Amino acid sequence: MRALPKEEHTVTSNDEAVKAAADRLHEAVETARPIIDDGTWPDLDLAQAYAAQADLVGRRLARGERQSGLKLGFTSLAKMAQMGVSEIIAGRLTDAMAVPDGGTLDVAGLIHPRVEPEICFRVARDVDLADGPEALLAAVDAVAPALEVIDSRYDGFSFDLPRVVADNTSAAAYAIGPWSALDRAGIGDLAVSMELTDAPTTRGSTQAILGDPLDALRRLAAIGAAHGFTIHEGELVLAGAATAAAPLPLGTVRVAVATLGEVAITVVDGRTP
Ligand code: OOG
Ligand code: MG
Repeated sequence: MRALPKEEHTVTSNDEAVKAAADRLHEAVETARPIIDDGTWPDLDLAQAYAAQADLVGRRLARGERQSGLKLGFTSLAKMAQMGVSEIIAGRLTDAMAVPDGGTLDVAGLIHPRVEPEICFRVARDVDLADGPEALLAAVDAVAPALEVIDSRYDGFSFDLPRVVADNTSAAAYAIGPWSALDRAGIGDLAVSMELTDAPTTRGSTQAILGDPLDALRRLAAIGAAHGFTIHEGELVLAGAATAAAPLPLGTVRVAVATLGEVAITVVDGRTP
């Protein structure tokens, strides 16, 4: 085994920089006000950033939310290019982020939401991510069209990799369409479209997700094992956007994935009279 370089320090939940980041991110979520870069942001390495994410999501769990799944970020070149980063990251979903298919999302509590088309996997049984990528792959039984609403807690969606990891990969809300039994051979190149009210339709393919969306699961197993993620029976995996994200307009958002079907939500602003 490779020895850790000396400057890499052990992260504990008492790490002050980790706590400070989680505090500020938590406040940004609660107040729906972005974090302005005033030079005081704690300098986190990637391991600390994942610890801050765990702390941040832990606060949601402490008030009764339940982990509903995990998500990948930056699994497509389109997303990497849009956000100026070049590494795959992972985050956590909770039940409070779920919007039912056909349901309504109120943007009143969000900062500057964007939406992106995704596919979602379902995990049929508890998996120990330390058992390796194929164990996670073997446990996935179904796939669905999905949409994810992201809402960076940083002003202007401006972040580097540790910042976006600490911010739970900008996770804010998601909706899942109808489930299909997973045909492992058949999801590698499905046409994806995202229709928005008063904005051009975005088009892409599931092939944009790492050339094969099943690789998202392999990458998740590796990241998850390294950074203490858990995944349980019935939980979801969002594979990462197939196209760049678009500003989330009010009205209907519909994502369709060939052969899998579609998912739609209605976006409202509870602040407008
Ligand atoms: C980070 C979230 C990335 C995806 O699907 O690539 C992500 C962001 O773009 O703010 O969810
Ligand atoms: Mg996403």
